[in-house]
Amino acid sequence: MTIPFPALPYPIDALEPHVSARTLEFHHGKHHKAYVDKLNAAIAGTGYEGQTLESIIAASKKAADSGIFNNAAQAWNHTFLWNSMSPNGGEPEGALADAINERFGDLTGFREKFKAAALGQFGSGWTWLVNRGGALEIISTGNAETPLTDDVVPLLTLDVWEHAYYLDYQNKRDAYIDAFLSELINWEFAAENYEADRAAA
Ligand code: MN3
Repeated sequence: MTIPFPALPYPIDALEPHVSARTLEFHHGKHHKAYVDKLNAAIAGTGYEGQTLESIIAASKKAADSGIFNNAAQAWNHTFLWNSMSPNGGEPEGALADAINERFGDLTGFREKFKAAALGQFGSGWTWLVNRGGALEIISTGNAETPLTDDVVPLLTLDVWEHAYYLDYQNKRDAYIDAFLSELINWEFAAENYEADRAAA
């Protein structure tokens, strides 16, 4: 059994003009695929083979097996990223909207905090909206690090590695973050993650 390389949840040009088909051809078709391919090559014949991706992430983190961890976490983070975006971004609704208003004042307050975190991540990494024991929080992780190894539940993420935006925005990370925040967030996905965590609590 190998770790699957999932298809995008929308057509490759669905996020244009904010994220181009060319960016997704590279980001999904080359970068994400390479993480999955390297992971499958690295786990072949080891104790990790046959485990779920989430189990591999937890076990390789614990064992400080960085080659396995980096590719496994990046494989998981990217699938979560594709699901965090949608051609019909919109705005949050229901219990998640209430929680965002309570924690950040309003949607504008959320966008400001998220943007500051994503801009402030030095070098490569990820910015996340997470649920930490019933309280929303915005965090950033460096390189391949993922909140899965922390005691939080991720609701949505943005990839701030240069490969995520350089073809469309060059060095303008702020414009890429703005487009994500105002046009691309899949709030239905974030709400599903939030509701599932609340139901489990
Ligand atoms: Mn990436």
